[in-house]
Amino acid sequence: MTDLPTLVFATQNQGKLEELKGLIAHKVHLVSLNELNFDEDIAETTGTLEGNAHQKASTIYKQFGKPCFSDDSGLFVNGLNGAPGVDSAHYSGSRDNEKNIALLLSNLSHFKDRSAYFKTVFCLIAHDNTYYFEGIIKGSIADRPRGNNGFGYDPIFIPEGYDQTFGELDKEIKKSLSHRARATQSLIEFLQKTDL
Ligand code: ITT
Repeated sequence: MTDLPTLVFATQNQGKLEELKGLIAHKVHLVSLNELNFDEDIAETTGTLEGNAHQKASTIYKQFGKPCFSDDSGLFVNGLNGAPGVDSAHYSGSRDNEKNIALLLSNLSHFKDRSAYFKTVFCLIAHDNTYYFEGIIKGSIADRPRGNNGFGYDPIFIPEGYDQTFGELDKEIKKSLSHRARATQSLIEFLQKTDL
């Protein structure tokens, strides 16, 4: 038996799920959508991270009535006016990471400014109350994919203060400074003063 509070994580993304388990499992009994036998696609149609995060969390909250949170995140490239941003998962028209990365590198190829940031917004719904937490990490876009760690755009994102991409850096480094780590820290601080 565990005394940890139970929280559903409303994501279909294995990479996010694995990261969250590494970040929060000591504070919360995390339940995946898989464990709830939920495998439907949830609409993400609002055009903002906050709105999409709310769509995902509220869909699961309405169906299962359990405290739950979602993550909507994206890579914002300054030279591309913030693209792929909220469309990061489907930038090339599909969820294929290699195609998404290839399109981004091609669109950015003539730009000197390769600065970018990852942003995540968590939406937590518990007892009909809604809360938001966010995290950002700044960095830049590599000229080619490097490394196999992480997921999504990790092979082309170089966090500020490092020369290697998240794909090359040890997982523990991403765990200590990523956008998701920062949002998770705020969520943990909230949970420490709030009963679920
Ligand atoms: P869920 O909606 O089921 O949570 P998703 O993959 O559709 O999963 P999003 O709509 O939030 O999630 O899309 C975010 C995309 O941004 C994700 O698919 C990755 O391509 C990218 N992304 C987000 N966080 C990332 C990270 O830490 N490292 C690399 N890429 C990331």
